[in-house]
Amino acid sequence: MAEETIFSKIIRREIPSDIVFQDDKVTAFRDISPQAPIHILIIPNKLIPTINHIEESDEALLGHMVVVAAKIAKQEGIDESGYRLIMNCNKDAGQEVFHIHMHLLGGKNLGRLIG
Ligand code: DGP
Repeated sequence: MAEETIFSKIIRREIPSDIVFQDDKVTAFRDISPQAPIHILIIPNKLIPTINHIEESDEALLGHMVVVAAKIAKQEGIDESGYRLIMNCNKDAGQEVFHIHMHLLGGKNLGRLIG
């Protein structure tokens, strides 16, 4: 059984956070240390520690995270200007919180990441 992180407390609203969206499958809230004018984390309500722990039965959940990210981007008014979705896995990618999360970054020109 994986250990809960601070994100489980955020999902249960046991600690304060700026939640922008929540349903029975996912929660989205503003990052405490924003790296862009808009920086929101989209997480599954169910604890999955890393991308390596995603199972085939989680496919719809992962798809839902992307659908929710796009809805939030529209809500935040950055759907046309553009945004970036990032998921980090383990040490070399700098994963700090072991409850998978999708970073939604936007509100400025983010530059090219690859190529
Ligand atoms: P990562 O490096 O991909 O594991 O990103 C973890 C992110 O989580 C990082 O950008 C900061 C954010 N974060 C960590 N603790 C908290 C918290 O208690 N509240 C909020 N809103 N964000 C947090």
